[in-house]
Amino acid sequence: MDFGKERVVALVDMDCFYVQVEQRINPELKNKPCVVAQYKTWKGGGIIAVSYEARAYGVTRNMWADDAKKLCPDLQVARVRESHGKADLTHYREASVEVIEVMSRFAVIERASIDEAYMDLTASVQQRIKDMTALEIKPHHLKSTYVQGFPQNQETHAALDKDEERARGLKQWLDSLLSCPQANCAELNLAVGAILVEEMRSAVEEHTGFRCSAGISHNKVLAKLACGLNKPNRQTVLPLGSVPQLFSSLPIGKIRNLGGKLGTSITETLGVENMGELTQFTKVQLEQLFGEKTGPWLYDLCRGIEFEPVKPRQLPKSIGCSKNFAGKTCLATKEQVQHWLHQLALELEERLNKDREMNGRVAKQLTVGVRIAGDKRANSFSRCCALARYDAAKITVDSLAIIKSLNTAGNHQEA
Ligand code: DCP
Ligand code: CA
Ligand code: CA
Repeated sequence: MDFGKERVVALVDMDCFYVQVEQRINPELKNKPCVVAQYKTWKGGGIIAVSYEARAYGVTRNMWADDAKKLCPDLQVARVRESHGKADLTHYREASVEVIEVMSRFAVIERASIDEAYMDLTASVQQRIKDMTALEIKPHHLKSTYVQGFPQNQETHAALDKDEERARGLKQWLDSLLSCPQANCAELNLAVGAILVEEMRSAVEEHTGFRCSAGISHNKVLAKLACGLNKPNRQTVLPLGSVPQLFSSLPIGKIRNLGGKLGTSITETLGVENMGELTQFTKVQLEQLFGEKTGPWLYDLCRGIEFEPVKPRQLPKSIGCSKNFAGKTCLATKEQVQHWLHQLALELEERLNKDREMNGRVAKQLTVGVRIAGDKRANSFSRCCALARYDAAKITVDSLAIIKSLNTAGNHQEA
């Protein structure tokens, strides 16, 4: 077995997911520049999902719908439902369950978010190889597959369009696999993994109408990175041999788990920008700077090696809801806080009951988080307590009690 190449891991991520959900509900929105926006009151609402047609006009997430229309006058705007005075994501959650259900027929999956899942395909690949009559893989088994780093050493063919370039790279890579030692080649495993993922993605589209992209590699980090390389409706194989070139110009923050504080601290401590530059440090150096867990993990990671297992888990680990009160709308009295806690608790009660019914499990812990006006973090404060009953009134009282400890005004004051 090759070190770091033992597994075949894939990540599947839906393309502009909320947009596709809205387009299925209202087919007139299909194949058009389209966004999903939340709330209407301020500048037409904030955009949370953007179709690829709209991206071509420069429309992005977090823009106001009114501003996006200036870039793209024909923009279609679908609205997130509201209930209890807040966004209601039920449609998207239910669509997610449909997708996860289809994927689970193919592999044991780890649901990673509302629209993506990891899968370890190692065993399925071995089984498929046993079942194959010939070890030769034909390009037509991999119709939507890109191979990162291929075609190699070639003068740029300005005349080739993107799909011709893809087909050329795929063919070159498949030809190179013919010299693999029989059935014991990490790259052959990736190719067979890619066939399984093509089949899975076709099944997802057939059963749900939704399209997705995927990354296929040897670990979760590389699979996630690969998935984003040729979106939408395409999948990308990332062989370990193509990692050095890819990492040579890849900002550290683009890597899974390095988008936040840790990534910033690496960049600042070491004075490097790209993932590939980390290879110049020894394991001992990285260990001294980042500790005995993170150091060796980084040492391997910058070489494309990572071992985090895919955890079999289809259900979300927690059920939560929240609402932001930006700027002047921030809550200022006890009555306001109580009112909104109650609204959140009503949604929670509904979803907890549904979850108990569907999944036969009971939540035991309640966590309450608060953001103080002006704080940039998602949470300024969070605490938990026991969740004894699925009861909105009780949840409201308990969370208010938790939040009270935050109050800087005296106990006798209502503020
Ligand atoms: N989402 C959200 N707010 C965010 C990020 C995402 O409400 N800050 C929602 C809307 C997205 C869905 O989650 O449709 C999935 O998020 P992704 O980051 O996967 O983005 P998309 O699926 O929209 O687009 P892509 O095709 O780039 O994956
Ligand atoms: Ca997505
Ligand atoms: Ca996603």
